[in-house]
Amino acid sequence: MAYDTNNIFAKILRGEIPCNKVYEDEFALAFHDINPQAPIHVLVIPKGEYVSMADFSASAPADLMVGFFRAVGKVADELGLVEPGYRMLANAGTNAHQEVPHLHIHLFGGKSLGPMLD
Ligand code: D5M
Repeated sequence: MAYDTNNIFAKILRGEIPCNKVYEDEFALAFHDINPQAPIHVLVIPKGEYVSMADFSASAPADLMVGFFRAVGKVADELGLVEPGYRMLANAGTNAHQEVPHLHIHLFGGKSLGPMLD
C-alpha cells in the first residue's frame, strides 16, 4: 500500500495536529491513544513514511529500525510498565482492523490484561 502523507499520524509528526506526547527522539514519537483501551495506552510511531511492519522491516534504514525499537523499550520503561508487565501490539491491514496507515505500536498497561485475542 502506498503511504498516504495525509494520514493522521503523519499530521501529528508534522506538528499540524496536537498529541499528548510522552516521548520523542530523532527516530520515534510516542503519545497517548485518543481512545484508551487500558489505564495506560500509548502509541509509538517511527519518524518515517511506513504503513506497517512489512514495509518498515523491508526498507527502513538500520539506524531508524534500531532507534525505533529502542524508543519502544524506553517508553515502556519510563512509563513503569516493565514490572508488572504490559502488552505490545501492532495491527497490520484489513483483517487486523488497522485504522491509521502509519506503523504504530500500541503499548497497554496499568492493569492485569485479559486474553490476547477475542
Ligand atoms: O489503531 C489506531 C489508534 O489510533 C486507535 O487506537 C485510535 C488512535 N488514534 C486515532 N487518532 C488519534 C489521535 N489524533 N491521537 C491519538 N490517538 C489517535 P489501529 O491499530 O490503526 O486500529
